[in-house]
Amino acid sequence: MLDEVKISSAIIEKGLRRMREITRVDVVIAGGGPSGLTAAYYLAKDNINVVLFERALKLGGGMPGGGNGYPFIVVQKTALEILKEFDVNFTPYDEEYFIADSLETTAKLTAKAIDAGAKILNLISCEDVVLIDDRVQGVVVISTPIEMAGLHVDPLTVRSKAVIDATGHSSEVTRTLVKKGGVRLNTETGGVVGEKPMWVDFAETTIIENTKEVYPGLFVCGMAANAVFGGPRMGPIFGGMFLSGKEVARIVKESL
Ligand code: 48H
Repeated sequence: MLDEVKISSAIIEKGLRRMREITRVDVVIAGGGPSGLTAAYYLAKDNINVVLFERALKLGGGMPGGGNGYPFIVVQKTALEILKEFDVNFTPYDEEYFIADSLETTAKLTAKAIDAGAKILNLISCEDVVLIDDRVQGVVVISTPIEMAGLHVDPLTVRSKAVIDATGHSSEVTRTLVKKGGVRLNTETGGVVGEKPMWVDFAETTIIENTKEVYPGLFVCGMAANAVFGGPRMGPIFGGMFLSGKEVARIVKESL
């Protein structure tokens, strides 16, 4: 006979163990879009203890929606090695542009990151950072439904050696640090410079240069990197996101 209470107990026990496991980790990633998932995979693959928090119910950020709802993404030649690493199928459009299914890519990035050992928690928002001795040393997390309901409920804290802001256009973690910490970032203005209008070619090259430590302990990748350092947007081409995720994993690993 199947037992209702056993099912609940199994989930509660596993869930509590998971939460306990992730209160002190090597790396926290805020945001489960293409760049955050790629970073999670490359860190976990090298045995780094990494947890990724995603505010939404689903993973993938802006990727599953493809371009204007057509479920496809374009990936340029220089990023094909990453699609291959994730076993994503792709078809050439011409010599430079390749097309992948946005849902398949989302599913495979997610599965590979988890298989490599990354812990991924959805429905959790990073609402603040831990700032001690002028260094980001973790994040403050709250359950998304509590956040959405606007309830006055205190959050929990996760300590880490590095935090990666992979929150996309909003670059929310970095903005929160500036707003609340009153700190000066490693940017031209000392603050979040802000995303510039569309310029695909420049956006896709500068995103790699913008993938870096923006404040001691805090790294930016993906669209957040261009938003923080003032790079342009690029539309539904995703090579830059994958390359940036891989690059931030490399830089963070070096810093540990
Ligand atoms: C937890 C959070 C929080 C938070 C947000 O937007 P994303 O897909 O980010 P990237 O940078 O990996 O990819 C960007 C790409 O999808 C895109 O938008 C492109 C290429 N645009 C070009 C253009 O011209 O428009 O994913 C970010 C994720 C989302 O899933 C959010 O829900 C999540 O981060 N998130 N998670 N705590 N505080 N804020």
